[in-house]
Amino acid sequence: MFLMGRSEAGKTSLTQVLKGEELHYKKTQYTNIADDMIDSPGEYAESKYFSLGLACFSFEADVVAIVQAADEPYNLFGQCLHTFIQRPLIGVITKTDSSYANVPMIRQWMEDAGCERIFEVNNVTGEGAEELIDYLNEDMEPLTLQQAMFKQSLGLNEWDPLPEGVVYP
Ligand SMILES: Nc1nc2c(ncn2[C@@H]2O[C@H](COP(=O)(O)OP(=O)(O)O)[C@@H](O)[C@H]2O)c(=O)[nH]1
Ligand SMILES: [Mg+2]
Repeated sequence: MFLMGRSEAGKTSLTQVLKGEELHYKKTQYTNIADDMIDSPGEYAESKYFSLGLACFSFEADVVAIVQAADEPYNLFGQCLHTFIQRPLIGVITKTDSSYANVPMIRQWMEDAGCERIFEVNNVTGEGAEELIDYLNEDMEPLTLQQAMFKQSLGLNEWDPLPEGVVYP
């Protein structure tokens, strides 16, 4: 899973929660790819030049996650972000325990970006992490090249289900 989001959104903490570690603050200085999770510095998402790099890292991942804290005052991500990321895009809302949390607003931003699933995770208590772990453990249906090309011809992503009544040729 590739994580992107502004500094302080809770990306590094989320990697610790998903690994079952104690929370410990660690400044992310570079994009760490030597792991199941690709954690990127928030500065990358905050600059229009760096953000191109994020699109490249997305190709190294099975899933791309936007991480936004529930108390973020404005949105860094544009609408329909999923159209240039050739991977499933999900949203993870952290800091749901914040007294400034506005979860419905963050959900709206994530829906606008095109997130197909949205998870709420409190990194301090670990609440909500289980649901995300279950999602990450779901196996994708293996496809042949012909099946993938057939889906593409229908305008579908490889991971989208076939429409009702449609079968592979
Ligand atoms: N209250 C609360 N604090 C959090 C949560 N997630 C992260 N933090 C805190 O927010 C700060 C930034 O977290 P970090 O994971 O380094 O963010 P990153 O810059 O996106 O990697 C740290 O002090 C974390 O302890 C959360 O769900 N709730
Ligand atoms: Mg970090």
